[in-house]
Amino acid sequence: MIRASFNGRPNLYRDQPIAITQGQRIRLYLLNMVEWDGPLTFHLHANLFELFRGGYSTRADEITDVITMGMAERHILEFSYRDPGHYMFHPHQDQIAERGCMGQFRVEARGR
Ligand SMILES: [Cu+2]
Repeated sequence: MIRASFNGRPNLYRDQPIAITQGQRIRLYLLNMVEWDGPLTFHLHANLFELFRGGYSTRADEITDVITMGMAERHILEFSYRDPGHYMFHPHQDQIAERGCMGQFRVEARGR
């Protein structure tokens, strides 16, 4: 069975969410390293992000919550969460997400 992942280990960030703080500005470097499948999406739940296509500019190209990436395509995403909680991120290709390409942010209240 083929495994899929963020950062090389299936379900790492689903089982061990990335801890961030409420209101903290997050910069995410995203690269599609899947070689034999078609384009993949990345969806950030309950939020929007600024998208810096290719990471070549300091000015955001658009604001969205989902992007589609071809093989070797990379971008920079920036966002922050207003409210504490757990927020999922994943591709919307179920066959990839179900093989372990799932993650979540654990947003902790500021001041704790
Ligand atoms: Cu989604």
